[in-house]
Amino acid sequence: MPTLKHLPADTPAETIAAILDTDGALILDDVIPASQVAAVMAELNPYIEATPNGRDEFTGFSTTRTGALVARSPASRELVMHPAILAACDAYLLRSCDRYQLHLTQVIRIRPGQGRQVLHRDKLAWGGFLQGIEPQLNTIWAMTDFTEENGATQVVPGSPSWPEGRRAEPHEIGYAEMKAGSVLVYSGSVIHAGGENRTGADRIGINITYCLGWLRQEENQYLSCPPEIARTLDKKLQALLGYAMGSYALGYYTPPLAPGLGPEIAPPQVALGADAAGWGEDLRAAINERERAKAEGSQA
Ligand SMILES: O=C(O)CCC(=O)C(=O)O
Repeated sequence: MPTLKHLPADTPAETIAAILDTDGALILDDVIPASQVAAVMAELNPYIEATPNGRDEFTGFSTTRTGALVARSPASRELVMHPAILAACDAYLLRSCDRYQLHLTQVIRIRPGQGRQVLHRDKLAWGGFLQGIEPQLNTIWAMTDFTEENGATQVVPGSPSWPEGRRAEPHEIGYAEMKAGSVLVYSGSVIHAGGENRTGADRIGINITYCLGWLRQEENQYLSCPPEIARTLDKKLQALLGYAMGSYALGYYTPPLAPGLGPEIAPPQVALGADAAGWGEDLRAAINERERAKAEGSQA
């Protein structure tokens, strides 16, 4: 059975990106302490308990999925914004976009008796149209220990480079076994799935995923975390949700006001109460810098 690489929380982001390119997944061990796991779970437990099981084989008839974590749980925001993960996103996703964004937040509770989920690639969320580009960096934070017996994520290391139709044999499937407080990091191209829970206790993971800023988000963050909540958040988190331009021209809006009363073109932050003056300068500077570096590279 293949094993996933286990690395410390302070692993350089470039190393994480390189392993995602080849293996498609890795585990960062002991990233957050037990007290932080407990704080997140204390906030989320009422929502988890009130969540019904899945409605089909894929979502799992003995699995619950609870979302809107940024709006519902301040402690979860620390996971969304974890510096080690954002550094890995910088290294892995900024190769193909000017800004990445939050794609999905979901507590996945695999309950006793839940069978194996069907193996899949997460980038299929976009319907199989994305070829030759890596659209995602994904995480599952272990809120309980993950073991093969309790439903640890099944992962097929090396599968990002497999041809579309190749299926994994049982001996090619590894398990993301890890302690609570550790995090599985995986790409949108690696074949994986939830595991079978043969124990009497829940396996709980928090799935937080990030994608290229020019793609549609799986969990609609503008509805899961609407402006009245988003305006109370840290600016970097607002931008990650999507309340920022995704590139020079992506994501502006026109406040639907009476003639002459508002700007015709405004960045999303204006909907959260920000002043539009100087907007987009950081993004324009980053784009200019990238184009300059590309031009220099092509001349070399
Ligand atoms: O919960 C897990 O371990 C993985 C779940 C998964 O891959 C999915 O639901 O897409």
